Amino acid sequence: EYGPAPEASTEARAWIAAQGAIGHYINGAFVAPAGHTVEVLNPATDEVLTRVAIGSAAEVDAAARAARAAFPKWAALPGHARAKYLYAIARHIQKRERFLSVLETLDNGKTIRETRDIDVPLVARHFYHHAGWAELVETEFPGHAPLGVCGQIIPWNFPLLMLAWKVAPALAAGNTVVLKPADLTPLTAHAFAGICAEVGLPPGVVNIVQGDGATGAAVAGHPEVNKVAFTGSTEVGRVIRRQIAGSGKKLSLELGGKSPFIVLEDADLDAAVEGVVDAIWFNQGEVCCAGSRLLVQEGVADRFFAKLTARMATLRVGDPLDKTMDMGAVVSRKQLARIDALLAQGVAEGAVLHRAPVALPAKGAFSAPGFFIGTAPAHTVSQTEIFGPVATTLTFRTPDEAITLANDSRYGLAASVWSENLNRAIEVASQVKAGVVWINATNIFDAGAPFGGYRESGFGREGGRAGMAEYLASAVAKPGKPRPAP
Ligand code: TXE
Repeated sequence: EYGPAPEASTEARAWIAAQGAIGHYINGAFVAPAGHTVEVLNPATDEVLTRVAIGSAAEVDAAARAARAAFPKWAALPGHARAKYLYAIARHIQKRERFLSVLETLDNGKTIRETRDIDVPLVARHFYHHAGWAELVETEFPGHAPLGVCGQIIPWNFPLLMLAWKVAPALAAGNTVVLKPADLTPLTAHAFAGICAEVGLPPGVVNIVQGDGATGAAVAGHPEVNKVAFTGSTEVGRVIRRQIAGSGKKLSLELGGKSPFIVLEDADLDAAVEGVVDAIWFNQGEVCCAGSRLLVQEGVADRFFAKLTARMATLRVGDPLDKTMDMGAVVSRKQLARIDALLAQGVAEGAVLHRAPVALPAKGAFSAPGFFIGTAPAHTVSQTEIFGPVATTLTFRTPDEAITLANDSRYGLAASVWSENLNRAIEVASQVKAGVVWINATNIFDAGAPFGGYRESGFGREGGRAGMAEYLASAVAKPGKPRPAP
């Protein structure tokens, strides 16, 4: 469907050119950058795509006040009326699927196969699902009311999908939003603002302020903001938690992970190897729930790693607009340097690094897929999120030992268990401390299933009923009547 890269990106490139520097979307109007801007790069080519505004405290204030002003009317709409907007957004996303896929690929470096087959369809699905919740919220959550203005701060690894995870439930519940995208990947959020305008979403219901960490801090700290939802690094999650402590703001944090991928000796090894491809090489490993610690039972370890090495050698890494590529670029050269530094540390601590024998493009921030052999649980790379396409590996003798190793982490976001004996798989799965545990599968997401972590992976859930509850307060008012925000 997609031709060679330059043709595939014609429409998206024309759109980028037509926008000029990327600004904000406040109170239903596009706001051109007034102050500081930074370059937006295509990490696969190093080319400058455009520039993006770094929102000031005054711009955040304007957005928060617009969201506050829009809140009472939006919250008072009957659920089916809010649902109409969410359905319309979902349909517009579907209509613009190809354009959005290319835009995301240009901005982030992830493959077009992924944006086209996974990210953007999941975005549409998320809005459809939450349109349903908008219709149901009054009967399914009697006595609950929306919170008010939600400050939402998102990362660069799934820019549009993280926007959808945040915006859809907030709007379904009757809240209004100030969203801050990552400055590395502002483009699809800007396109989304256009979709909000096209569907006639009332001004102020969704506001997007582009910017960096300081902009994010201004959003989290704004007095009109009643709830903060953050996805990003554990370090910044901690900063935000401290920043708003005692403010009475509701908070949900979706942070890092170091998720175990457990291969028991009775696993279908070929399926498990394909699982690893999806667990750690999908999205260049820039996935919070990436299966980044491979735990393999001793009896099958040699066979498993032989198969894995062979499979890894077949991966294609290169131009992410080429639909035959398995992996594209990581998000930036800075992120690449961070990955490389961690890998060097793993080697310095005594682990052996296997990389795929792939030729990487001369330009761009590309990282070859790989895995460590001989990592010990105490090694830095066993404990620290690499956020790149490299897993650590350990072997174990018994399922109990696997559980102990799996839980030896400051994180608890996800896990994956592979066994043809379902009873055993369930037994192991139930003892792994993680928000999501997949059996004979990995990295499967659905708008109806709650996602979120334990321990340093954060708290709060996104998706499904639990995700909706994050955007509702217990109310003293009658069902359907919004309680004025605190
Ligand atoms: O994340 P940041 P970075 C992890 C991953 C990665 C590392 C660093 O290990 O290598 O974090 O990435 C905004 N107040 N994850 O530095 O800084 C920022 O502008 C409010 C895992 O890019 O956490 C961006 O919008 N906001 C993660 C968002 O936070 C602040 C995905 C995330 O950026 C802020 C991304 C502040 N003080 C990185 N400082 C996942 N869980 O999927 C920054 N931001």
